[in-house]
Amino acid sequence: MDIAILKRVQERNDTDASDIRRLLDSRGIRMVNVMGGAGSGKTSLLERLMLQFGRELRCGVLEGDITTDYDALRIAALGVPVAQLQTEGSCHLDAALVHRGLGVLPLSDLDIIFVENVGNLVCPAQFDIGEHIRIAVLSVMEGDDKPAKYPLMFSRATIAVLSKCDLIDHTDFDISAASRFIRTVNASAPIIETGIGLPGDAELAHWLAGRPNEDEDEIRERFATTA
Ligand SMILES: Nc1nc2c(ncn2[C@@H]2O[C@H](COP(=O)(O)OP(=O)(O)OP(=O)(O)O)[C@@H](O)[C@H]2O)c(=O)[nH]1
Ligand SMILES: [Mg+2]
Repeated sequence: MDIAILKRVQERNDTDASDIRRLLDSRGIRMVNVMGGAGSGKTSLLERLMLQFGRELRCGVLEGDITTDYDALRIAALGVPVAQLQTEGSCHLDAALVHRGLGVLPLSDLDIIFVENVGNLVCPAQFDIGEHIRIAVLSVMEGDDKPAKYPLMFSRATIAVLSKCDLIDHTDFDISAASRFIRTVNASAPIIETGIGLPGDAELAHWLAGRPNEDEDEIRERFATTA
């Protein structure tokens, strides 16, 4: 009985996610699902990306959290259109909530929408929210074994971001080991090292600013040929 209920919810979510993707495609807007552990640096990365993009790309943000509006306030301080999605206990965003969030963003004025998912390495990866690109963020404070222990998020990632790399000398994080674990589950996602003052932010911004409606395979191909 429980299993039947879960299946219906998942099916409904997939339908909602397809509707979102169709809506965004019809408007030429790309949506990026930013996932990663609690405190891995997702909002900080978005703040730095907004500054990188400047006027080159018109951004909107949906911030997902269990409660509070702290992250949305950080993004709003940059003058970027943002809505806070509160899951009220759930460990992930679903397509229905994202769809409501899109309703309060000025879609006609946007090229790209970033959705910061709830901070954890498990649940967000299980739910399609209608995105075109998935970024899995792993900070060097969390341990290089996490892609092996939480493989789904890294296996589904379009781009893997190693964050807080400016702090790496204070940790035992091994970038080669983390990259090997990512490659075990994901043959093609680019692995980008970001952190305060590092060139990875610009690299990531460059790739995210690609052509509208470019699909995931095309993005990976672009990375492969010019990275
Ligand atoms: N040194 C350094 N600190 C960082 C970096 N990115 C984030 N931080 C710090 O890490 C802490 C958490 O950063 P957030 O951006 O709030 O992390 P988050 O993943 O959005 O957190 P949740 O939304 O709560 O899951 C903050 O104290 C940031 O200042 C970085 O690249 N370098
Ligand atoms: Mg955050």
